[in-house]
Amino acid sequence: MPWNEKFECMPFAEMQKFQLAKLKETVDWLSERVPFYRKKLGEMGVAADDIKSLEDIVKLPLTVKIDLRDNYPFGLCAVPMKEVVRVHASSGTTGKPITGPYTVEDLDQWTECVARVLWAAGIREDDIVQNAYGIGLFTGGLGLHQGASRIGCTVVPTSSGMTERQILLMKDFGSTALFCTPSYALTIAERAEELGTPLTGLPLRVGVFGAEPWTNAMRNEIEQRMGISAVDIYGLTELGGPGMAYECEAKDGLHINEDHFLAEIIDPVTLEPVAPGERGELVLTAIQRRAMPLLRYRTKDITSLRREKCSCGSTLIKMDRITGRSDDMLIINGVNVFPSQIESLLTDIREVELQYALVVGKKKHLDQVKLKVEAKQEIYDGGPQKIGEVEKKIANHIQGMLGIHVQIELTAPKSMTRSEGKAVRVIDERPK
Ligand code: DLL
Repeated sequence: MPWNEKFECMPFAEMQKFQLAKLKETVDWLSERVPFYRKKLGEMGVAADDIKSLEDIVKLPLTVKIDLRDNYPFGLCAVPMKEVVRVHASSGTTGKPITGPYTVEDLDQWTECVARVLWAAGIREDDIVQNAYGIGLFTGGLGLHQGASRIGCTVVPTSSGMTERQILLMKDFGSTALFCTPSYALTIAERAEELGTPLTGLPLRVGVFGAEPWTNAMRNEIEQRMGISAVDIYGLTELGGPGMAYECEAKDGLHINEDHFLAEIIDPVTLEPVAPGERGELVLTAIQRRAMPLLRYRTKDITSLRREKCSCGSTLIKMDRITGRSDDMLIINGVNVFPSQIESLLTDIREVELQYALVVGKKKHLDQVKLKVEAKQEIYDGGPQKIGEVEKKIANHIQGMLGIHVQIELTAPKSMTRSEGKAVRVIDERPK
């Protein structure tokens, strides 16, 4: 079986015992092998023996992205390079890439975690899976490839891009599953419609989409335009890539593979744990990795946790959809806004496509936000008056729902760059 009944259905108390043992092992592993952690733990006067319960995790130091940059490329690696059999990396927004080294054991664990994701999505050995995540340094491509191979699927590693070829192969090979970012799924659906051959009549039945924030509204749009069921997959390079958390067919929160990752939610300002069920920043500790386990890594991703048995039988703790990164949060007239909130509202407006970007500028010390969104052809053909009406309609909808004024600019059909990977939703034009 490519899923793991023992851990995915483990009673909570037993899981906590397992996590505690693995957490202590990881603290020992790191203090013996990684000077950065040895120093930090020493300064804080904490050792594995001080961790008596999972609540004691707050005694351990937090790790942030800067720590990875400062120790670039392999300063946080806990094993000699000869034991590292793979390195992935993410480009990061500025400066040096973030590196992710793996031992043989790490690759094996990762493969199992992704296989669990795909199994929960209903993918089986007779599926033909088209893997349109970028294959290369990005963890999405090889990560999903390995997981699908473990199930025994027929894997078609198209990587991202060359959209018309994606459509051709999807039809000719009869792909039944698609893996890519949600924004690229929409790009593929749109191109197929433009070619006069919508995807709805194909054998394609399931999509495993992630690597960027997306909303339920976006899910509905993709499901309709592709005639499939779409589920969410989450992960990050720093902790080994996709497969950390995933939706099952119930689509009611993402199960965290908590035998591998210990999750906490903290207030991003006070850094204190939030009350159970409250939203905040996701902090993760890798408790089984060998090459580069991180303690209490601040993901910057905003979500909440809830523990309940899922209708699929899993007892793993659930994480709600990521609404955005704290980095992407905009403060407009004092109101905190995530691009995902705007995305949800845009799906109520039938006159536009889900192709949008928020352009943030500054006027007399105040942040100004302009929403650029693409008009549907028939609206654009209606001329300036029609365009003005729709702009007003969107501005009023946002004002009514979020209480903020956003300037709207309807752009010409097909004028915005189509995503082939992670869509850029916020363009920051404020002087640095
Ligand atoms: O995006 C790993 C991945 C590949 C996940 C394929 C899912 C599928 P990075 O490039 O390091 O790794 O980016 C990690 O992307 O901290 C989130 O901000 C965002 N992210 C990833 N998955 C989701 C998701 C991969 N399902 C960063 N929903 C993370 C929202 C996501 N945001």
